[in-house]
Amino acid sequence: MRAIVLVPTYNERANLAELVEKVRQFAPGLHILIVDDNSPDGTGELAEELARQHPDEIFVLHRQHKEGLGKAYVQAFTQVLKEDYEYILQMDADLSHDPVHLPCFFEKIQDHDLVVGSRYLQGISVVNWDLKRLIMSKLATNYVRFVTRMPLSDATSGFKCWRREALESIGFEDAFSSGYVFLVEMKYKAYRKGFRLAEVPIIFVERKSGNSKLDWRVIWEAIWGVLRLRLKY
Ligand SMILES: Nc1nc2c(ncn2[C@@H]2O[C@H](COP(=O)(O)OP(=O)(O)OP(=O)(O)O)[C@@H](O)[C@H]2O)c(=O)[nH]1
Ligand SMILES: [Mg+2]
Repeated sequence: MRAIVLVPTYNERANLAELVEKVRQFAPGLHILIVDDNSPDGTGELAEELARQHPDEIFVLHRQHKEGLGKAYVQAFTQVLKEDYEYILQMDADLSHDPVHLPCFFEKIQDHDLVVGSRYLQGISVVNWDLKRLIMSKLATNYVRFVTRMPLSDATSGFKCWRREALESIGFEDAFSSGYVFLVEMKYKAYRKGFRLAEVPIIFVERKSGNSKLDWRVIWEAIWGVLRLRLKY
């Protein structure tokens, strides 16, 4: 099975080595592409060091400027689709997405086109969130469901596995959004094209190290972005 996980990073030096080690433990043979936007904390250099230690498994894409998650993913998708990977996964670098769940994604993708890791499939599976964060996330996912009608319990999740053919044909390069709405836009494009979506339960652990990039500007952007999705597609 040819599969690769894309890991976008911005200032994740404290988390990256542990993440890579766990991915190698729970998904042996899975390739890893670290997509770093010139992090000032030296994440890019650490990524290079890890790639030197495991040259056949770990790869690094260095980007010049921080442009948000969406732009980083578009460039990474374009690069990996030039290779013959069957499955392309996405996960965060901050250890919120536990690699222990990776085998479930591989099982489910066998008869689906996009598998989404969901925090809300079995009650609420999040660790270290305060009530405010929990309410915000629940509101966000209900809002997305209401506006888009997608049958997903966790539409904003960034832990995903794509079948190559689905990713190739949704036109990710035309995505209008960057940042977090991009994660929703990709799922919505797949849903509208009739691809088979599924969810697997994950336990989401809030980051212990590094800074949260979530602020009010990001939240407003997301509210408008999701409405635009519905108007555009
Ligand atoms: N390459 C790249 N990666 C980014 C950028 N912004 C965020 N990331 C990475 O994308 C992933 C998700 O970002 P997070 O900051 O964890 O977003 P979040 O989980 O919604 O918020 P917190 O974990 O609470 O900070 C992490 O691995 C980040 O390092 C960016 O502009 N460029
Ligand atoms: Mg995070």
